[in-house]
Amino acid sequence: MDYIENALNLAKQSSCAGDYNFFQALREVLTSIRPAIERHPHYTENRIVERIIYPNREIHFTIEWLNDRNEIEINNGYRIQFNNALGPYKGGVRFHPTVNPDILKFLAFEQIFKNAITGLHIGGAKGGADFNPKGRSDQEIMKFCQAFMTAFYNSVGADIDILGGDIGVGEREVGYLFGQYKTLTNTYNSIITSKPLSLGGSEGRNSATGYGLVYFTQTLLEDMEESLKGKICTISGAGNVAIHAIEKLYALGAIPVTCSDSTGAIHDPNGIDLALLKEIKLVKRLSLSAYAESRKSASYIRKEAYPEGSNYVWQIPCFAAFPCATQNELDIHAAQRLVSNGVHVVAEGANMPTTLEAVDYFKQNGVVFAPAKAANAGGVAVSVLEMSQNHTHNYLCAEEVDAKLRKIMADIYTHIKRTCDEYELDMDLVSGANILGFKRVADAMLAQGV
Ligand code: NDP
Ligand code: 2IT
Repeated sequence: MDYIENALNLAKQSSCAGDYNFFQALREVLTSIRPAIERHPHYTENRIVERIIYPNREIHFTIEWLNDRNEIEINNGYRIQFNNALGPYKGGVRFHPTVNPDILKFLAFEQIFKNAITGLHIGGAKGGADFNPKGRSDQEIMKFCQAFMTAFYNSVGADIDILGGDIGVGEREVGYLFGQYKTLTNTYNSIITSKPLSLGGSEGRNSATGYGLVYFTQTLLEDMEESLKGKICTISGAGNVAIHAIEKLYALGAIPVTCSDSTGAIHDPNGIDLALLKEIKLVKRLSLSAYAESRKSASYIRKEAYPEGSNYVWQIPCFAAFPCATQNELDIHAAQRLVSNGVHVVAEGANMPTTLEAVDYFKQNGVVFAPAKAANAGGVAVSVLEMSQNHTHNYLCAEEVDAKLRKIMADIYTHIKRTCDEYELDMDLVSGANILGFKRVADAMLAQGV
């Protein structure tokens, strides 16, 4: 049997049978590393593929807490500590009602290779809870974060597993999670990143994923003697990654014209009003319908009116598209529309926002496609800078962090492109990224013995 089908069958026999998102990520990585597997037989001899597809540990815990009405609420919490061959487990925490072991396993699996691609020494993990932060008071958010950490703190450690932000977990939540860990352990350890500056957070971490995404895209466009200047760009999402991507696109002279949230999408042909967007999503935490109410040039399309399964923003003609909301938000129908409207580049800010079918369609139609594990790695890379500053007590200014982020993103592109050349993959950055990440993890696994 082919080694990919064999590995997928093995994974299916374990507890993860039926894990749709995890199998999607698994299939993409395993399919694209074939050239490396064929060139290096010692990976097969040492059963690296069979070993890399199983999480080292899956932790499931119950979170019990009291809401503002003094009622008991119960949520499920998880942490998937997938692989620590390269360093301590590292990855974000997601609070969203859709969180389940399948979603977290796909995210943790992807994180292993993303973290390897940064060239830094961190393993891959992801965690979260099926908690919906929408409509909760600040006090409820704090109580939930405290209960989450209380249920789970003994599996965390500055050299064991370091948490971070993701959907529904920003500086506010990270601050509460950190505060509870400190209280429970009487330490001030760097067990979580994306902390507020007042708690030892890093300058530039909040903007790092969005800025890094645009730096990566800029680097690859320069390599093709192109640029973002004056180009129409479409973005999905209206959270941390999307907002900072829009900010950096403006800084480079591009024209970002869309954004979206869980209620609908905005098309603002004159360019998104960034100050208004920040006010509505970050300060007031409202739906994007409020954006259109304040801005005459913008149209708001409710989610129910989208074509089947697809985000409205992909209907808008653009030079570059940046999916920055969530997994599988850009399907084959959206890909066909983007291609027929002449898109040149698609760069993933979110994790696995593009379906496998859509990625193939972009490849077949000559669209340059930058996969998440390369394009959005700036966030976790600056998380490691935060850890390093916490350990050394030597803090960097915003300009220093930004210079490091630019270099990290440019280096990621260079290393992936070199891998593409080595394996004659042309501009297949998906395969280049997967092979680069896989080899780094596999070589570390070999060096450690069984
Ligand atoms: P945020 O919570 O800040 O924002 C998420 C945005 O996406 C919100 O606008 C939200 O809408 C929207 N969204 C979330 N889920 C859905 C859904 N199911 N359908 C439609 N819209 C949705 O998260 P981030 O910006 O941090 O994360 C966005 C993506 O980027 C995720 O895939 C995350 O894993 C990835 N990522 C994040 C990094 C980080 O540093 N934060 C690093 C690397 C990747 P609403 O406002 O209505 O909730
Ligand atoms: O998907 C990701 O890389 C993140 N959510 C950031 C993880 C981190 O630990 O900073």
